[in-house]
Amino acid sequence: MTRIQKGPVRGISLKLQEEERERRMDFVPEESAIKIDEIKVDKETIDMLAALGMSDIPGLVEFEPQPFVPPQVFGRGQAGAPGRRKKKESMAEEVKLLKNWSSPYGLRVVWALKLKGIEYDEALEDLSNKSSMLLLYNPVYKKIPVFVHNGKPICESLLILEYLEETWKQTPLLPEDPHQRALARFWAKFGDEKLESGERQKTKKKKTMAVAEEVKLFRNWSSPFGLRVVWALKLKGIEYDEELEDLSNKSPLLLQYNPVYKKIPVLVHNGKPICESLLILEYLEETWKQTPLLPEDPHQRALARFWAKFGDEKVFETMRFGILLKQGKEQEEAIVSTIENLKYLEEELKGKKFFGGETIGLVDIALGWLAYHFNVVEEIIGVKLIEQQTFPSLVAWMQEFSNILTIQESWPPRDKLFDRFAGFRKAALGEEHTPK
Ligand SMILES: N[C@@H](CCC(=O)N[C@@H](CS)C(=O)NCC(=O)O)C(=O)O
Repeated sequence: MTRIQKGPVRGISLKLQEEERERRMDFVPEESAIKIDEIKVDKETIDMLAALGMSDIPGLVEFEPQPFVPPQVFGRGQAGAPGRRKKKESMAEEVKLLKNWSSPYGLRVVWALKLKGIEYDEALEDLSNKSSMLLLYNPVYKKIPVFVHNGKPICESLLILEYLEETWKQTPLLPEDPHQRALARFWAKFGDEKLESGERQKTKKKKTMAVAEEVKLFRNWSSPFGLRVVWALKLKGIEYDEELEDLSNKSPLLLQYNPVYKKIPVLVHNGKPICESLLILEYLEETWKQTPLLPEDPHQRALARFWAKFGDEKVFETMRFGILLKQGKEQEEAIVSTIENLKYLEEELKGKKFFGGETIGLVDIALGWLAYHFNVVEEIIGVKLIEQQTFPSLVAWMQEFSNILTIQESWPPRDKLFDRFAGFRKAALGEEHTPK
């Protein structure tokens, strides 16, 4: 146990990204993150819009393209010293990327820009409410990503990569040999056309099946119990509606559906409510067979249920009521018992990627909060409990679990969570709470 120095670093597994691609394709964020008052276009575009009778687009500003500075050519192995110059040069350019927060097509452009050390601005789009800038720059597909270089838009992510490769020679992304280049382009195209269409068809089938059902989840933005249901729904590809509750002012529907505990999450399937998150997971498992979360063998199933229950009763409860809300001797005792209980989980995980083996299952989902919420509590109390040295398997699992896009894209905002938990602690200790 040591004082916290820094939070966990989470990477992104390429393979898992591919697996998650189709799920993310149709994702539409609820809120636009874009805040752009001006749309910069060059004189040619202004004239073209005028000819089309479209001069009155709000925020349209004529942009004088900067004289183009020929990019410096850096061969392999010449990175290092020229790095600084590279940055300065690219700053003279106007380089902008229109993307959303989740698309793999946008991400590949981000990766190329970063690998090549090109400085750029980012405009985040809300795809349910596309900006006039996006529609102007990509009127044909109306899709992100769009790369805008000195006022000139380039659409289609693979074409953007080619453009970056031709314009900024440093850190080459294509081999030199023309045949090898053709092969590289072949596989990139194949990946988009053949893998995506197969996956999308599967999704469509799944969706048609699920659309006939009425699935609604009552949860709030932060609860780990609600999140595990979200994960199970997403992993199984079940379409659902969400009702976000304010727990300080619960809706009459929540109280009607869960009159006993009056808690979230509640899943309502074709009008029938199911309460208690672990029971909801069992229900989902029995009703939608795809992507099984429990093993087939009855003993293994029993063990999985055991560890899920153990996590709630022995780890979560102690973290919430002992570590977060107490201080002094009571908190110390809670820390000791949490470490003891975490050792069981460490033992259970030894030699395995996930609790159930090679793929994510019910126990992982049930303990998912350990990979996120727990670290927030550690930061609030200023003590790191899950350390690499003591819990190597648990740390590796946290990383592996967080790498799954379905998981990481559902985490609540960390700052907001920190604030909420810190508020709970201060209230429990009778202290004044000033949000961050
Ligand atoms: N055992 C329940 C726990 C659910 C739970 O504690 N929900 C909290 C949010 S994290 C809640 O709704 N609290 C509202 C309240 O207690 O009034 C489950 O697994 O679903």
